[in-house]
Amino acid sequence: MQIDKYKIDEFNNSVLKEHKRRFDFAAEGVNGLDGILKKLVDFQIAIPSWALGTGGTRFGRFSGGGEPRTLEEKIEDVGLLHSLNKSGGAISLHIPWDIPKDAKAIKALAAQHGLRFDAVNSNTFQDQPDQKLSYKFGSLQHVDKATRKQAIDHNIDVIKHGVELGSDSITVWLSDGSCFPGQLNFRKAYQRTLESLQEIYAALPENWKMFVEYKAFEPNFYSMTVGDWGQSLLYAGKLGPKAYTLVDLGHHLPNANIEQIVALLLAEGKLGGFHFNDSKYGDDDLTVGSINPYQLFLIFNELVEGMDARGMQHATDLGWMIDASHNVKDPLEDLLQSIEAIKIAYAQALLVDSKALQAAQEASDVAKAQEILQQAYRTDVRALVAEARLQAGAALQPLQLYRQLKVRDNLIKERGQKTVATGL
Ligand code: LRH
Ligand code: MN
Ligand code: MN
Repeated sequence: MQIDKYKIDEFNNSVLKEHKRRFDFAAEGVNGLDGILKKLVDFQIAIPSWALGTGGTRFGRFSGGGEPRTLEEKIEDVGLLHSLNKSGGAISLHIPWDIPKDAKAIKALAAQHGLRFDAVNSNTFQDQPDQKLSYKFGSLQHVDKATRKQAIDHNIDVIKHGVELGSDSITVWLSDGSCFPGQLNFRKAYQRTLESLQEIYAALPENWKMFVEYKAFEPNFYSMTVGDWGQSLLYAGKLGPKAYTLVDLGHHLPNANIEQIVALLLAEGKLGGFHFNDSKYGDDDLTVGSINPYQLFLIFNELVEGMDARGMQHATDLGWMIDASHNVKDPLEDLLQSIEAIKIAYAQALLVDSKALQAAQEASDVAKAQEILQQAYRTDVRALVAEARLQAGAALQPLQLYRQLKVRDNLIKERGQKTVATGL
C-alpha cells in the first residue's frame, strides 16, 4: 500500500482553515520562526525495523494483524509513516532479524520511499538456529575465545551489510553481564569486551561510527558489562574517535538525570545518538513522551544548547532513532505518536530563550531560570510542528489521516490477520 500525495493534499485542504487559525496564534511573537520551521522539517528520526510488528512480553503477545512479513514490507510500512509525516526518513535494521538478501534491490526499494539506512544493529544476545557456539554466558566478554571470535565476526558481518545499504554506523548493544555474584570476574570481562570491541572497531570503514549502547539491567540482573554511560564512555574513549556512547532513554536506573548525562557526553564530544522511548519502571519501551514528556523536553534543551555550543548540525550530527515496542497499540499509530512527541519536545527546546536563561544562570536567579524553561515547555507548539509538516508535503494530522484512510484495514487485507514480524 502507498499513500498518494493527492490524498494528503485533499486531507490538508479539509483542515487547512482551522490549522491556519492555530498556527497564526502559535507563531505570534516567535523569534526566528522560519529557522525553527526549517529545523523541524529537516529533523528525521530513524524507525527500527524490529518495532513494526506487535511487541510482546514474556507472558504473551497479542497481534493486531497486517504485520509486515518481510523486510520489503517493513520498508513499505516505514514508507507509509514517512509519507504521512515526512519525519521518519530512515530505517534502522537489526541483523539477523532482518537480513537484506539482495542489498541493491533493498536499497533501491528504500530510496523509492525516500528512505535511507540508519545505524545497523548487531545481535549477540540470542542464539540463532545455525549458530555453533552459545551466548548463554555472554558474547564479547565470553571466557571462551572462539565464542568471542564468533561474536566479533558477526559484528563485522553486520558492518558489511550496512556498507552495502549505505549505512554509516553500527550500534553494539551487549546483553553480556552476570546474574549472580561470583559468576564473573568484572575486570576480565571488561578487558575481554574491550579487546573484542577493538577488533570490531578495526573493521569500521573510514567514515563509520560505532555506537556503544549501555543498559543497567536485563537480561542480566546482577551486573551488565556495559551497564551505564560511564562504562560506555570508557570503552568509547579507549576505542578511538569513531566510537561514541548511545543513550537509550529506558536503560537507566530509576530517576537518573538523563539530561545531565546527555550534556556531559556532548561536552566530551562522545555522544553518538539516541534510542528514544519512554518508561515508568525500567526498559519499558513505551511510546516516546507518553510518561515523562518534561524529561524529554529537558533532554532536548540540553541537546540544542550543547549542539549549538559545539557548532553541530542538529539533523545530521547525531543518530536519532526510536527503540520502542508496541504491545497494545497499532505499531504504526504508536510510531506516529512517538515521532510527534519527539518533534514537540524539539520545537519547545528551540523556543527556549537561551540568552535569558544564560543570564539567569550567571546571576544565580533560580526562579527566573525555571520560569524560562517552563515558559517554553508550556507553550503549545503543535501547530508549529504541523506547519513544518505542511511545508514538507506531509499530512497536517498524520494519525487522523492514517485512520481515515483505514491503513491498517488495508494492510490486513493485503497481508492477512495472522502475520508475525520478526523483532522484539
Ligand atoms: C536492548 C535494546 C537494544 C537492542 C534492542 C532490541 O534493550 O534497547 O537497543 O538492540 O533493545
Ligand atoms: Mn536500545
Ligand atoms: Mn532496550
